[in-house]
Amino acid sequence: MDDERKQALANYSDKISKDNLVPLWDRLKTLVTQEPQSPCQPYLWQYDTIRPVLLEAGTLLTAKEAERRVLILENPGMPGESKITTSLYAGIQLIMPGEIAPAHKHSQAAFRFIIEGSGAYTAVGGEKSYMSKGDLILTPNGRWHDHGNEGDEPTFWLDGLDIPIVKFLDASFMQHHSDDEHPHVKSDGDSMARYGSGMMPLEFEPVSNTSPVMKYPYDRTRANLEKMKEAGDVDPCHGHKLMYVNPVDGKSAIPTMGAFMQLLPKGFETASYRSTDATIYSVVEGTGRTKIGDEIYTWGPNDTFVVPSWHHHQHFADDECVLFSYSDRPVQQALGLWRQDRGNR
Ligand code: 1HN
Repeated sequence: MDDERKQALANYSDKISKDNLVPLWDRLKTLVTQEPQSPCQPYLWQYDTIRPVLLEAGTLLTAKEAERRVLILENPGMPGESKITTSLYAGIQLIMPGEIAPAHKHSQAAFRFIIEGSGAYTAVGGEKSYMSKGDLILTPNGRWHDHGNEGDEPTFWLDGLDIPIVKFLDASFMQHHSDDEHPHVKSDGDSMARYGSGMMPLEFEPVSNTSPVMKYPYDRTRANLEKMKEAGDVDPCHGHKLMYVNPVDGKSAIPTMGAFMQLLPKGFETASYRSTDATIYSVVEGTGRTKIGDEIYTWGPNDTFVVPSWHHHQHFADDECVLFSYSDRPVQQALGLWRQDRGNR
């Protein structure tokens, strides 16, 4: 194209911009890319960096003052956006002994993945779920929830929320409860007894598409992975990997966020893999490394790292390792968008 026509087209774009019109031919290549092009960057947060500064926040303000005492894990590729991936949020939360994080409810769904401490709980609709390391506790959207710590240890957990998805859809509502705590009207373990044992109350009609099981305890998850390891049928890309499911329909426990737990045997190297769901990992047990593109990220217990969409990656387990992870996979699958590349394995 000669300079004269380029100038004419630039003048044209300028002229129509005052009417909020934009030529698609200037934008098409960035709007529709040949492959995913994400601002999300690979990154690793060491727990040793987060823990002391979060404890320091514990001396500066109470859980009640903060509403939630959390440090957001913000992706360095999206500063100011409170996102760990383009679609998901992550934070590390601390509740000190005797504290209460007051009851509220919102359109965003959450899970708590417990990192350290015991004696604290999350209550959903008045049912307390006590926390132990490695447990996954759900907060379905629209349900009253408060946290408390009846023990004598600071308790830390990873919060995963679908905040960017709800924001994208402009569907956010929130309400604060008139009391700090929703009345604790149910006994601990109620939802597990009713829905989480391979049985279901007769005539049960689910009220939402989120799992009615509020807590997935680590001792059960870990024992299941151990059995899979003994059976030996290891997946070259994932090791032994389980997904947290809603027992009502076998789908993701939370419809907007897929959550997973995998065991990598000592010395195992996963085959190179990529998928369109950017994935956040929290290390439960063991030390190892993950190669993302050409960079190596070295991790140990309680570290958090993120693998962006469609980035080739491989895990290397120095010890027997257990990794928790979550992503927007169920959203992409529901929309027919999810893709993986197993390198034909
Ligand atoms: C929230 O309700 C919690 O309940 C944690 O612990 C983090 C981030 C943004 C909005 C609501 C919680 C949150 C949140």
